[in-house]
Amino acid sequence: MEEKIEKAYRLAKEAYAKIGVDTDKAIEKLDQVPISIQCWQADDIQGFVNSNALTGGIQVTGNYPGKARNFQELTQDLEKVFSLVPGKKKVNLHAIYVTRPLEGRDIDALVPEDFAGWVEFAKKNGVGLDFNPTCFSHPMFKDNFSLASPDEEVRSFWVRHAKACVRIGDYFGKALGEKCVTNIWIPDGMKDDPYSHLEARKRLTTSLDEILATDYDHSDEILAVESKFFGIGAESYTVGSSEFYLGYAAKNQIALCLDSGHFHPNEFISDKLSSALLYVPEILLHISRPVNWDSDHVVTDTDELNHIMEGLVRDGLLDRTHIGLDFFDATINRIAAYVIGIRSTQKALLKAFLEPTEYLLGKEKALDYTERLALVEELKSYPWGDVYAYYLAKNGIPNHDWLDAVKAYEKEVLEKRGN
Ligand code: RNT
Ligand code: ZN
Repeated sequence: MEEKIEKAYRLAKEAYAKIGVDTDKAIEKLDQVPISIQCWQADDIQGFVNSNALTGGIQVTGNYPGKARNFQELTQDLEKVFSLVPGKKKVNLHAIYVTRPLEGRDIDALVPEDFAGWVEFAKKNGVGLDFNPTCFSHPMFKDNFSLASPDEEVRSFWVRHAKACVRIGDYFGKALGEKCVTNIWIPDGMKDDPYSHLEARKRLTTSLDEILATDYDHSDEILAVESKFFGIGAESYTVGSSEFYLGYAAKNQIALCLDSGHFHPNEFISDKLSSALLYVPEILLHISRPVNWDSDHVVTDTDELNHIMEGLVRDGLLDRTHIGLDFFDATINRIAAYVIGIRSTQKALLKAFLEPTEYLLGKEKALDYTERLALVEELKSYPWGDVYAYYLAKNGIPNHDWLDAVKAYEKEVLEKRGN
C-alpha cells in the first residue's frame, strides 16, 4: 500500500478516535453490507428474451457505445465493475435476463434452469442474486395493465409469470445459501383520471394473493412490493401506490420496496424507513436519483443519499433493510455509471458508520440540540475520504484513478462491440 494512503489513514483514525469512533470497525461493517447491483444498467433494460422496445413508462436516454448485448458481455462488464468496488455484492436480475433460449415458451413459463448461467456466475464471483418479474416490454402488457388488468387473459398471464419468478427467486436463494429478494413492480395505471380508483386495486390484490399462495416452501427468498407515484403514460393514476403497498406489505408481512424516485419531488424515502419498519418486517431500497421526475439518474453524493444511510445506521435498521440500486443512464460509459453509483452509496454508508452514534443519541435525548447540530456539522468535514481510500487500497483497488481502468476497458472491449 502507498505510504501516503497509510499515513493519511493513521491521521484520520486519530481524529475519529478523539470523538469515540473506531475507523477499523467502520470499515469492517461497511465491508459486510451487501449492495445489490442492478444488471440492467449494462444494457439499458433490454434483456435477452426478445428485441421488444422498453415499455411500462420508464425510459433510458442516450446511446453511449458499447452496451452489453448478451450474457457473456453483460457478465464481463459486471466483473469489470466488481474489480473496481470492494465489499459484499449481489446482482439484481430481471426475468428477461434468461441464460438459455426459451424455444417457444413465453415468460409465463419460465423455470429455474433458464437462469442456471447466473447461478454459476454468482458462485464464481461470490455474489448473491436478487430477482424481479418483468411485467413490461412485452405484448401482454396491454392497455397499460398487467397484474391489475380487467382482461382476465392478460391478468392471468402475469400471475403465471410472477409465480414462476417467485419459484426462481427461491431457487437462487437455495442454490447460493443467501436469501434472494424477489421484488414485484408493475407499471399499471392510467393516463387520465380513473372513474374508479378502487376496482383496479382490488384486482391487483387478487393477483398478489394468488402469487403469494404458493404450494411449496419458499423460505429462501424475501418477497417485496414496489410502489410508484406516476409513470410516463400513467400520469393520473398508479394502481400500486404507496398506501396500497404499505398496507399490503404490512398485512401480509412481506417486504416493502421504497424507490427514491417514486414519490413527490419533495417527499423523501429517508424519513419513511423508521415508520414503515415498525409495521413491515423488511425493506428493499431502490436507490436512485430523481431529477424533477423519476429519471433514474446515476446515484451521487446527495443529501438524500446521506440521510437514507444515516437513518439506517443511527436507528439500527440496517439488518432489516436490503440495499439495492436502481438507475440507468446510457449517455455515459455504463461501467463508469456503475462505479460512481456504487461508490457513492458506500461512501454515504461509511460516513454513517463513522458517527459517534451512541453519543449523539444521548445528546438528543438530553435535548442538547446545540451540540447535536454542532457535531453533526463538524462531521461533514472529517477525513472520511481518507478512510475510504484506505479501504480501497487494502483491497488493491484504485482510488481516484479508477477511471483509467474503465477507459482502458472501453478501448479494449466496449469499442470493439461496434454498437
Ligand atoms: C420502475 C421501477 C422498477 C424498475 C426496474 C427496472 O419505475 O423503479 O424498479 O426501475 O425494475
Ligand atoms: Zn425501482
